[in-house]
Amino acid sequence: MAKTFEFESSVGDGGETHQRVPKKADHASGEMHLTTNQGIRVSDNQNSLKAGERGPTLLEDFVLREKIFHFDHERIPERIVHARGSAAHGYFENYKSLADITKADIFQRAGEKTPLFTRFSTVAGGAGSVDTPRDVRGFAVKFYTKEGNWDLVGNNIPVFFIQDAIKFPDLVHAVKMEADRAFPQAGSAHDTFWDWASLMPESTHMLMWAMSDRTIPRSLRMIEGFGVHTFQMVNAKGKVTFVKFHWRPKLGIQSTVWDEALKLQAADNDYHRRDLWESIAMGAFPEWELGIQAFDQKFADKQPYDVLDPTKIIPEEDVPLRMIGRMVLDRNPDNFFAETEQVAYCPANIVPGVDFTNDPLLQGRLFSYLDTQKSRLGTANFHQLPINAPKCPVMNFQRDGMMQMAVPKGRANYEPNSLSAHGEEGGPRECPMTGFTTANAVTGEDEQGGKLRVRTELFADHYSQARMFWKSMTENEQAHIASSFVFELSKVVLEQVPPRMIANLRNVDEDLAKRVADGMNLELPKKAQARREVVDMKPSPALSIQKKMKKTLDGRKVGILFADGSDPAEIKAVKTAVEKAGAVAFLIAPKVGGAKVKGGAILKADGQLAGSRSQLFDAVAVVLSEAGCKMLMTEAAAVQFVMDAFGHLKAIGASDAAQPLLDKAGVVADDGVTGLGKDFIAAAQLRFWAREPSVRLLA
Ligand code: HDE
Repeated sequence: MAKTFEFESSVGDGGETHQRVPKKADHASGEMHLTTNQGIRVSDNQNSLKAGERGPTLLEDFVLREKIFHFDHERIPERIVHARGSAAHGYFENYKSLADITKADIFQRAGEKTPLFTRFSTVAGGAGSVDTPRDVRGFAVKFYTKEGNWDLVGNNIPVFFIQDAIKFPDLVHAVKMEADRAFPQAGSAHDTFWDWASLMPESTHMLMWAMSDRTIPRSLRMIEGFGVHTFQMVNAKGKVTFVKFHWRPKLGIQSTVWDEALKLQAADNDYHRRDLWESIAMGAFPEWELGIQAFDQKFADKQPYDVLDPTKIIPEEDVPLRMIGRMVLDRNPDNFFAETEQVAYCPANIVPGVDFTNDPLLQGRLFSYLDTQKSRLGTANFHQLPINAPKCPVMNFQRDGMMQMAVPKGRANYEPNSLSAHGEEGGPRECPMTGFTTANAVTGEDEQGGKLRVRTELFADHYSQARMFWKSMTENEQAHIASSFVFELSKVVLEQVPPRMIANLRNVDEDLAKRVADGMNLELPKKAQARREVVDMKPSPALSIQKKMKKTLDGRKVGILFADGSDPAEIKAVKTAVEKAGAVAFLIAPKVGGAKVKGGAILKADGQLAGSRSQLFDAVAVVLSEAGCKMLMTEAAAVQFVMDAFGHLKAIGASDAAQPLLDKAGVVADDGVTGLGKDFIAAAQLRFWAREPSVRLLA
């Protein structure tokens, strides 16, 4: 046979011909053999079956057809919302018995660990969209408890845009890419979103959060999580307590600044996904504490808001968090598709001891998720996929359906039955004592009233908590919120929309409304009519990110820029100090292969300058010789590196010889601009908010 080209076989036989030459030992050697999905060994994974060397491919080539068939169907519909996600395995460790509040098994014993799988997501963008748009983050946890799966499907913001599930499709249609043009991807700064939002005053509180730095997090490891709705917990005696769930990151909450988030979209599309993966891979396991706010009906009745309203929070100052356990994410998925993509969360997955409330948004969600899973995963048996399967026995009379994996034995597929009297397996039976009972049935509360399409009156207060949020921010955070409104509304072409939004904002705070109007060069519009009088609630400092940011380098990343002639001892000293403080030190040079440092040795870099922008780091050190600095002053990437670090309010530590580069980048000395010693390590733990007015015109 003529030799037409050479190839490398997947089993590495390096054959001289283009035909796979079988090795003698193939069948006996115990090597890993390639097979079809039917288990038939494949002899040649490089050539399809043809009639003659240059002839047509044959229909009988089942190896080819099966391989291409499977490939053609590799994608499943992405989630309609929260399509872009990253996940990890881990465990929940219960601190001590919570039996006073709940009978849920997971909370009964101190130190008990329950396996879990947590998926973080953005909301609006598709599965391939960037990680750092301004967007809410999903925070969904599947606890594989001994009593079945409990899914706490929350967000990184404690309130939501709407009060009733019937508005959800409108919200999602409005925020996602526009129907005719299919852009913008993954961002709310466009006509249809603000058209809708400005007509929905109930979204105002959530908009305040969405325009704050909460929606541009530094890392998924540094976001808070919230169950959003009020849930109930039920103890063994049937006593019901209302609860709100909170996740608090051990590394502290930390955000980026908007310009940084925008530039991150170019610097690394997968910034959050990579950060989560790399931290877990290196053993720096992200951790959160789970806290609850527990309260009763008496407390609920006294508040100026309805605890069933998902556009409201309960200030922590009124009901402090009780920390009940911690979540550690300690294992990356083995396979993104099988786990992260196929995981199916559902707020209706609940265990005895936890229960829903009548929050009308939650009630709608209880329907939606099961429905979406069938459409996405194609079968009612999606619960049998390994990532979704409970780790406790599952026994019932449900049968068949597409992709049935279980092989139930016997005739018992109905109940009641008396098959056991005949010596046959009768199957499982209901369990009134330990089975799930709805809290209402336990407390004897009855629903009352006719069937009405209404909302209770307190739901009509759309502004009091939005105002409380505004008043709880630092000045710099307020400036960020006002500026985000300006940024987003400036992208809106529909002329009627920005004034309508600003008219709503006048109910939140006159100064905010004025700053947004000024930022857009618009007249202040007439104030929108509020349905209920706005109540002045006490500010809640716990809502501010800046007030509670942790001064730490733990879990952070510091970029160290060097070049030919840099002093290796200086580089080493900074790197060691950074690592000692708990951060990752990342060496950057013009060439990744390294630079010839003082003394003539080559020091390898972790990243090349053009591909390692300063957005990727929490602080930067610039260790240069005079010659190295002179060279880098002609490299825009180096100037930009320093300029962005300064503009993003980060610490910059520099060797004396690097000063001309700092000057060229417009760096002006302040507390965040230091030498390379201890002062740099201290500064690197902070962001320099006070610097911002000198680098950016904020609204
Ligand atoms: Fe979701 N939501 N949602 N949602 N949601 C989905 O389920 C829905 C809401 C949240 O990582 C979908 O499996 C309705 C609030 C997260 O896989 C879908 C309503 C909160 C995730 C769905 C809401 C969330 C979803 C799409 C209004 C915070 C991603 C794919 C009644 C408390 C979970 C899927 C993951 C996903 C419906 C509102 C959080 C369509 C109808 C409020 C974190 O079923």
